[in-house]
Amino acid sequence: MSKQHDDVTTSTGRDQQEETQGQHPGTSRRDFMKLSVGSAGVGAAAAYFAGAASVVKPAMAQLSSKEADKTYVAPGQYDTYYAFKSGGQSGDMRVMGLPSNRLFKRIPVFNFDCCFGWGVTNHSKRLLADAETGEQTKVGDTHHVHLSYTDGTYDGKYSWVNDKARGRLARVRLDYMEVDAITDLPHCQGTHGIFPSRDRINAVYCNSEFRNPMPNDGSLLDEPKKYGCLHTCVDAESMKVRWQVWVDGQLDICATDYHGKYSMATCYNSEEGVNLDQMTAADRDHLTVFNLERIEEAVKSGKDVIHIGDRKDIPVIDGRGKDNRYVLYIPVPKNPHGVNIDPTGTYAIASGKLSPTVSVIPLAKIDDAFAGKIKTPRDCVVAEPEVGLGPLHTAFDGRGNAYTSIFIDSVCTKWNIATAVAGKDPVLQKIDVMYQPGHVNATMSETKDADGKWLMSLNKFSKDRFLSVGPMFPDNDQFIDISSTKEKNMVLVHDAPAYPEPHDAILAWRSIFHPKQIWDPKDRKFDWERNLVAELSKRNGKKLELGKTNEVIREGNKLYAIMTSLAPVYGLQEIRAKKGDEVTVIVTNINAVEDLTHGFCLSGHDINFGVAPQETASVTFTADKKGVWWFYCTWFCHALHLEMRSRFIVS
Ligand code: K7E
Ligand code: CUA
Ligand code: CA
Repeated sequence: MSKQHDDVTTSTGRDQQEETQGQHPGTSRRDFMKLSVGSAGVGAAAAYFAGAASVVKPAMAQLSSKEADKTYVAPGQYDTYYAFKSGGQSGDMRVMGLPSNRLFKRIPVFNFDCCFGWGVTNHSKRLLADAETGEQTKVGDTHHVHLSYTDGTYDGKYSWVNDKARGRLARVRLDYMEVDAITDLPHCQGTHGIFPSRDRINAVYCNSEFRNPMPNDGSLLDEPKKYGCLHTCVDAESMKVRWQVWVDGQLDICATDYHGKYSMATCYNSEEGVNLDQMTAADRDHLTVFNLERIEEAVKSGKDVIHIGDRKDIPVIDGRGKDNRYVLYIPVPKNPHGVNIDPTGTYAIASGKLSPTVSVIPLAKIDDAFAGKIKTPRDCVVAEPEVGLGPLHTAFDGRGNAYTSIFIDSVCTKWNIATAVAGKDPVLQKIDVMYQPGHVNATMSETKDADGKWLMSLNKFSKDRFLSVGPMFPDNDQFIDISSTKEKNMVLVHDAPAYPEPHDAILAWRSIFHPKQIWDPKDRKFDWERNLVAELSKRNGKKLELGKTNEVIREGNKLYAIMTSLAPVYGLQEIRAKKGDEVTVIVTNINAVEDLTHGFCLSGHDINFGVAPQETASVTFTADKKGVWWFYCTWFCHALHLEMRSRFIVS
């Protein structure tokens, strides 16, 4: 065996290099963190996180092949779970299989994608256009994927995903696993946490993280105390904004209860500051809880409704001030991040981030607080156990245990909720994860059906875990077996490099989802093309039909090329245009065989998209270059796939 091959299982050399070159020689990562966590002020906050840059690889037990085998899914076999991951700054969403961790699909959402033609086709361009300006957007930042619920568990109908880069919410229809709606959230920047109703398909609640002027029209700039932050309710079916609530502070991660009574948000900037020093000044910020029944009532009656700027169509409830009846501000330490509801719907767990604690809040106490039955909102907190430095998010196994991701310590901490509520030390196990976890999630964890089988730790740093790919590293999403009912049940079984940067993942039984493999040609997705062809038929006295017609229609300088694709030919051998024509090409794939996709790529024109079996897609562009331009099929569809090409001739 060669020297290189001997090296496969060890990275000791790199560890030593890191230690000698590290920023804190002589101080271990954990000791360093403990030194910095106690003191206050911006220096401490910055130092608290500096540890991420100086990770030293912890000793790790060798994994036996028996444990690793648990993730093995034999060729031709199917996984037992789907994972739906956000894509972070890639702007997409991913669909994977578990336990194999095989990646099946990247669903383009807010990003440009030339494989499917997202940002190219007329359909995707309409969805990606900015609601106010029509500007074609290409950039997104997806953090949170959540699936639609009926009766507290997933129903397989929709998924929603946020765009932090532009204050938007997208919906993915799970019957075809692609985006069918994008909603711009007015007056919102940094839309971050989202969560749908869990009792039925009803609403999706969206938190904007950044405070900004209301309206942000330049009339207010330098008075940050007058900025605002909104909690937005989007109708789950129509995807229209129903209402917004203006809050004190800001809003980070979102959760809903199981009965449609509350949505809630962590707030790390109760100080309403504009820099790190100010945002980390207070020892406690908030868990902000929205009384949905009271808000809906007020919206209906118009009582307490205000409007922001010229958006008279959107009712806004003013939820500011400690004594308002719509919003409850529960003090929790310090710059909290995640909030998660346990699968029995009994507790909300808020993670401290700058405090090594998690706050346990029974929803019954929230009932009491809104009913005026407790003295102060802080009395809602019944336990605040220490779980490690930098707790971020919590998952559940359905057996009363919680698993919290601990960013600074680079561990996942298992703790028992009942033990914490009883006032005892609830920590059962901590395992090292590599390195610096953001979200952690477990199979069916966000539902009443949490099954306690698998845990995924979505780690921000992969450091020395993989072959080097240069200075931009993949993330490391680690897969952990939690199926044993023993106290110490977490066993790390797999490292999965992830294209940056999935924040969250939903792990759900495969039996919930039944995606179609061939489009229904009557689907609403093709309404625009169908209506266009119907109008062209009427205006030109012809019988034109998607999937049947192969014809070019000219109306002035507008050219409509309607054609089929059927392996291995396009229905049109040529499309003739004049320079300056506005050309719309409509392609219907009339193959009805699963997995037989065609593409349409027009040489030299920045146009490429895929057309799945029985799907119709269209593109509109200006013929601005004279000459002969081949359009060709980009999806390998036939032995004569390379011959599947025709001419676009511009005179
Ligand atoms: Cu913790 Cu955007 Cu969910 Cu990242 S957020 S980790
Ligand atoms: Cu059609 Cu390749
Ligand atoms: Ca704060």
